[in-house]
Amino acid sequence: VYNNSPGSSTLNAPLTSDLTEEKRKQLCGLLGNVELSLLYKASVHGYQASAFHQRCDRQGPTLLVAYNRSGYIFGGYTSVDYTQSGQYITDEGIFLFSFQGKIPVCIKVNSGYNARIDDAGVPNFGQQLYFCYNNQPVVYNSGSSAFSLNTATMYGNDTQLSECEVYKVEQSSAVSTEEKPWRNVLWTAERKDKLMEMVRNHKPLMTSVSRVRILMIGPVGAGKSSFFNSINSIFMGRMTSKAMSGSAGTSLTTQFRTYPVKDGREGKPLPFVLCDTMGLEEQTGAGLDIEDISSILQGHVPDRYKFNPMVPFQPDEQKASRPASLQEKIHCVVYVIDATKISLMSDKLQEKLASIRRKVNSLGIAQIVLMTKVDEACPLVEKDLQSLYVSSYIKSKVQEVSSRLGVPVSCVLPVKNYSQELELELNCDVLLLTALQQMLHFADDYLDDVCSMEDKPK
Ligand SMILES: Nc1nc2c(ncn2[C@@H]2O[C@H](COP(=O)(O)OP(=O)(O)OP(=O)(O)O)[C@@H](O)[C@H]2O)c(=O)[nH]1
Ligand SMILES: [Mg+2]
Repeated sequence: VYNNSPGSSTLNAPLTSDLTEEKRKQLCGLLGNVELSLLYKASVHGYQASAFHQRCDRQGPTLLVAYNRSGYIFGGYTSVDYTQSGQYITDEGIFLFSFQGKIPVCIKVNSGYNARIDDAGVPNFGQQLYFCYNNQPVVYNSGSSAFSLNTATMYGNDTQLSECEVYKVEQSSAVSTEEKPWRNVLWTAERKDKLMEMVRNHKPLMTSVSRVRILMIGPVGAGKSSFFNSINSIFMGRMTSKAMSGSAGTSLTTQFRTYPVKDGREGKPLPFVLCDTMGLEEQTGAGLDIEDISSILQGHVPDRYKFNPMVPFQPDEQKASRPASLQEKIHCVVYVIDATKISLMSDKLQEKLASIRRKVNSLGIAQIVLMTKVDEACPLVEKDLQSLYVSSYIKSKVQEVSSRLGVPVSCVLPVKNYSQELELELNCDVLLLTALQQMLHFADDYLDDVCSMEDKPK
């Protein structure tokens, strides 16, 4: 219960949030391991800038949530205090959001623009979107280009607000740390060398298979291509970016690519191949298709095949009639999932993943979940990767992804891919190599299984 002293009796009444529990969770999911507490509610405190500042100044990071009469819920987050300094604010964390369907979609500030001006006026984002404009229940778009926003999708072009709330965003104290790490990792150079040595010397269980084929599947932008780049970088001893990675609305990767990795520039090929696919999208007819996955699993799809979401892969008839050799098939499937998006996963996407799992299960292929972007998900981990296995938040995310995908917790491997670094970093390498080693082990289990089936008298 809030005690909003000093003020009239209405101001002392506990504030109730208009956010549903689900939406609150989704918004928290965008911000990491945080708690929201309501500071200001325009219908109670008034739409005047002064009322806003009285409650929201010097409160640290805040999230503004506006509701309009057409039912849109939208707003923005800023990580920098309001102080009425009159200064332009740079804030890399700032974003606007709007619920589209059930999912909050974010828009980041365009580079080269100020995040906002910190004056005595009403809250603004990029001096473009003003909430409580003219001290009225109104949202106003000045037309500046700080944010590439579409007012029709963001708020249905309905500028009349029915409510405007501002929440204080705090790192959740519940996210405390575990007493003991829940997995043991040796963060040492010796360990890294040992892992690299084990990967180099790995011999797939069957002699007919010279290289383990690992398939990466996951939503758009989850970090599939980045994982290959990261592993390749480790063995090349420098940053590489052979696979195109980045962010776009739809999948950046549009071809099926099978990437061998060499042990250094002049080195021998390593005993595995990472297979990169186009991202999954929730709609049917968009992104990677289940039929395509099925063809890939069975080794029918050639390197550089260009995916067409409208038409699944059609193997030529000769090839389709004979089963591919074990070497060409997939031996381990890796579901690549962005740690920051787990709570935001839509039912449709979850259902798509479930049907892929059923397919992979039916073929008996080994499966692992690679949980990427642990650095973005938890500030503790961003500061120090070694705190990964003491972060309760990461632990909860691992449990969540495990239950959403229906895989055991032991099969979920959190990693941080290389994204903007220029140099390799030991802790990162240890995690990435541990994940790779696990994939090789799982593939071995699969091959062992195939082996024992072949040995059986018919
Ligand atoms: N901070 C951080 N960023 C990451 C990580 N992994 C990937 N990224 C970034 O996320 C963005 C998307 O990564 P990609 O590797 O292109 O994702 P993808 O799964 O290949 O995406 P599509 O090919 O579009 O389906 C890039 O900007 C990466 O730099 C990570 O572990 N941490
Ligand atoms: Mg990609």
